[in-house]
Amino acid sequence: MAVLKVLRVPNPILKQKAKKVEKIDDELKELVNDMFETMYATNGIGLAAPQIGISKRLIVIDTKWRKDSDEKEQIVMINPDIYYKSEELRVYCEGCLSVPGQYEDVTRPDNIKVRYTDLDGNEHDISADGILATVIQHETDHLNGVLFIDYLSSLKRNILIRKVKKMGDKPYNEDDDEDEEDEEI
Ligand code: K2U
Ligand code: ZN
Repeated sequence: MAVLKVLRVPNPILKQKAKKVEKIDDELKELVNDMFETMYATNGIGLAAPQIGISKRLIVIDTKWRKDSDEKEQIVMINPDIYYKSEELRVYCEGCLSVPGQYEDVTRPDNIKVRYTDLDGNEHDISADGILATVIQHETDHLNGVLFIDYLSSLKRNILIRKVKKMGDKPYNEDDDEDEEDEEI
């Protein structure tokens, strides 16, 4: 297993429409293992294959995982298709491993229905709400080249992209910001 490099805005791969997964083989299973390891290592609750440079319609999710507990509920979605979105909406403060350190409120449908295939080739058709619905929509957006910052004003989006570009490839550590806030002005 390996922790992979997560691409950051404005990498063009993040704006591509990913291709459908045609074959579930050992190579794909190894990629899924690496995606989960990368997601946990970066304190994420979801990750889409384009974020690690693989433009395939594949996402991994674990909204139950916490740094200080072993509880996990891993979901692998191959070729996910969201075919229903409720009119009821929900606002959630979203972040993205490809836009490190930036968090903004995003409004999305609160309840969705999604069909997908799992790593064993089994078809699923589930209803999701709350944070799971938010993460599934966020990750499925990645497969279509859409980032959460695309829902913001162009001014705010460009400010966030400029901040991330200034970071370069420097690893982002949440604690860094806390240090800055504590600095005497
Ligand atoms: O796509 C990603 O970069 C994964 C996001 C998943 C996410 C989607 C929607 C709302 C929040 C997160 C990462 O997990 S970002 C880290 C994070 C975790 C929990 C809450 C906010 C940000
Ligand atoms: Zn993201």
